[in-house]
Amino acid sequence: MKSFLLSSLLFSTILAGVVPRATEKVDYHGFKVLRLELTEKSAKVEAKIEELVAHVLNPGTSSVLDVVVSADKVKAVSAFAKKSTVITEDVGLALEGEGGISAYSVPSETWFTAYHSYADHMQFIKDLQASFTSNSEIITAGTSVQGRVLTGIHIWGSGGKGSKPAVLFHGTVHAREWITTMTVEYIAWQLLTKYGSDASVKALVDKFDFYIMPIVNPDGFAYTQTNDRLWRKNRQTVSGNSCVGRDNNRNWSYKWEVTGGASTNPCSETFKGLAAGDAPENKGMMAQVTSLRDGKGLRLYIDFHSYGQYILWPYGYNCNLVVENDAQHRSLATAAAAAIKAVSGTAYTYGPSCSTLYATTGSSTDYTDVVGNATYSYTYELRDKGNSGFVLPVNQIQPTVRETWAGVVSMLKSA
Ligand code: 0X9
Ligand code: ZN
Repeated sequence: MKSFLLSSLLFSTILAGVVPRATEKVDYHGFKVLRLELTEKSAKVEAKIEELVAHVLNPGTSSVLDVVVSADKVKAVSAFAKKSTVITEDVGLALEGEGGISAYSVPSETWFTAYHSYADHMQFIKDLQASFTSNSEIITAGTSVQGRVLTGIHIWGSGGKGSKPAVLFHGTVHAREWITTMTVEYIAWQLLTKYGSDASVKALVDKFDFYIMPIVNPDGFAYTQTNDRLWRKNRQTVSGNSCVGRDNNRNWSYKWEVTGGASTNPCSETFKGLAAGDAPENKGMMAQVTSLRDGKGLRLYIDFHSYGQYILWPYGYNCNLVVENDAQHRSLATAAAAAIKAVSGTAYTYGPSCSTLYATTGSSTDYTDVVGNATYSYTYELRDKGNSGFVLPVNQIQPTVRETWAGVVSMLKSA
């Protein structure tokens, strides 16, 4: 039955004149998430582990690695670690608890009670904009490998369009980090729907021009819904290599060439690409950042990721460098973490990215800080701390978007 379905699908794509591609979805039943405690940080050991596992969930040469591994490889993988703990017994069962992808409904708060398809996310953004035509418009930032337009919304206040310093939010740079799509959309939805009724929201919208992009890796996101829920990268190929995908958060054209914070192996989760900025999504995002810089300037950039509950700021490429306004970055992050905690008790760790988490080269916030000349550049790593990881249950969407909104509002007040 399966092979009949598959061959008829392939047959119809050939008829449609499209190059056939694998349409079978990865079945994660029987796969486990293991937390491996290594004796030390080692790129070599991580590379060996990466060959055995389906996914590394927190790539980047940390001494604690979370990996998705099939039952038959648990032993071999655990042999690399001094301690190995099972975090998720069966990833397939956990995915069943995620609640699937729900049907589309109009931009109301119930939107934030389910995960949604790529097409519905695009419709949400369009419907939201259409409800507030006097102070918002649809914006784009280039096109993905497969031709999807990076789409977002620009929101402004009483000063008129383009009159204030820019605030830029990016979501879903890593395809599997679904909670970030919901969070970035929630921020746009709050700013627009509360503008007329909440004086504190009005003050923020009147103070900045907001450029909000819920999905900057649309091909990867679509792929997580059709083929592999745990896909991270974009869907770009390398000639002569069967592995797919560049890590868009290792492809920005600032300190891309520095070694140690990304992989040159196309099969790695952190593959940096063949040249700085050679992913089309990064070309689009870089053009967006430089154009905001050259306009009213970039006051605040936030790149939303999951998971781990961190607020990070530059630099990623060097653990000894301190950003010029480190104290101000720390002050806003401290207040944001407190605001989040006040909503729900969720605890965040914060600090400069490299020394707090791990080294990253060609990452977004180093680029926005130096090339984009942003006053503030942050990476948020949303819930949770690895218990559910990327497959955050549907009943945690609202608590997460609400607490994160509080953190972001606190930053906006002082930025
Ligand atoms: O590795 C990453 O790109 C981010 N973590 S994730 O698990 N979501 O993949 C962290 C990036 C933080 N570092 C910088 N932006 N420099
Ligand atoms: Zn990420």
